[in-house]
This record gives sequence, C-alpha cells and structure tokens, in this order.
Amino acid sequence: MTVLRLYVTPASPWVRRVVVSILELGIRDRFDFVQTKWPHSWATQGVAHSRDFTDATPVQRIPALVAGDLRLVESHAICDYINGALGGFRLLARDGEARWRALADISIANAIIEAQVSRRAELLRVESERSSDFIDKMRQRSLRCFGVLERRSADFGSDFDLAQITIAIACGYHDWRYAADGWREIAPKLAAWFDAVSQRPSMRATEPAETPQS
Ligand SMILES: N[C@@H](CCC(=O)N[C@@H](CS)C(=O)NCC(=O)O)C(=O)O
Repeated sequence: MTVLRLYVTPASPWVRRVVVSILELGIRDRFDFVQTKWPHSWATQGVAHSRDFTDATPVQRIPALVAGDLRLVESHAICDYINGALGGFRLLARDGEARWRALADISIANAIIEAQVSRRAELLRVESERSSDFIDKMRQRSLRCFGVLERRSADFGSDFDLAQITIAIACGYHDWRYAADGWREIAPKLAAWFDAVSQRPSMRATEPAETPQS
C-alpha cells in the first residue's frame, strides 16, 4: 500500500480541511504527515525549504500531497482525490445536483479562507507597508460570506461532508485570528452549529496552533 506524504502545519486552514477530511474518512494510517516550518517573512518573501518539499510542490505552499508519482498542490484537488480515490465519495457526491449544491457552499467557505489568509499575510508585513484598506476589504468579504452561510445553515444536513468541513474550518479560523470582527453576532445560528461540530474528534484533533518558525 502506497504511503501518501502530506505536508502540513496546524496554523493553515487549507491544511485543516484536508486533515479533517482524512480523519472523518478514517484513513489516517494511509498518510505520513510532514510538518513544515515557516518564518513570518513567508508573507512577502520566498522561504528556504527542504529539497523534498520543493520536489513535492513547485508552488511551495501547503497542503501538498505526494501519492507515488502523483503530486497534488492545492487543498481542493487533494480533498477531491481523497474523497474519490480513497473515500468512496462519502464526503462529496461524484456528480449531479448534490455535488453542485455542495460546491456552491464550498466556494463561499473557500472565499472566506482566502480572505483570512490574505489578511494574515498583510498583517505580517511591517506596519508601514500594511494596507488598512486591503485588510478591511478582506474583513468585509468574510463577514458578507458568513452572513450568507448563516441563512444556508438552516438547510445543513446531518452529514459532516466536505462543504460542512470547509465551512467549519472558516468559522474556526475566524475565531482564532479575528474573533473581534464579531462574526458570531452576524451569524449566530452558524456559530451554534459550529460550536456543536467543533466537538467532533476530527475537529478537536486539528485545532489551530502557530506554525514553527524554524
Ligand atoms: N488555494 C490553495 C491555498 C494554499 C495556501 O495559500 N497555503 C498557505 C498556508 S495557509 C501557504 O502555504 N502559504 C505560503 C505562501 O504563500 O508562500 C489551497 O487550497 O491549497
């Protein structure tokens, strides 16, 4: 059986959606997780990475997956692969209406995560180079999307599928880095749903933590 090598860090919401998917599918033993290190300068500068990481991903971002001679260098491709090749399509329908509906929610949650990570990179710049306009744009985007997910949450089913996983990770990252934005006040039903799913073993095992810098 091929061991799959996944490059990770606990601070990354993109990594977390992959790891939660793996844990939810009960296939952790198929993977070797490789912890990566990132000085805060990653936000604006190239980082000196190990040879094996650079071989795994020319993009030099995480998550990255090596599965034999296959290399997948972004979280959605990795989740799609895990779901189809190893998970019997249990987290995301193979095709049809259920897939399109899930992708609609995933694309909103992904937009929140993109805004969160872009904002984080901006905040890591030296203060004199930071754009408060850009930070505010990312904040507004996140909050607008949380507002839409609040309305969607009334229709959430009981399956913790890839759409729900990605939404939960967006909520968790906002609590971790940007709680002062007040997303919970904008989306109280979503927050209550998130508090419940946060108790799942997969979510508890992947709570965000800072990345080792060296
Ligand atoms: N769209 C990509 C985004 C991956 C991403 O931005 N990862 C961040 C960590 S949260 C990263 O590796 N950043 C390092 C860099 O941009 O140099 C995905 O879904 O995997």
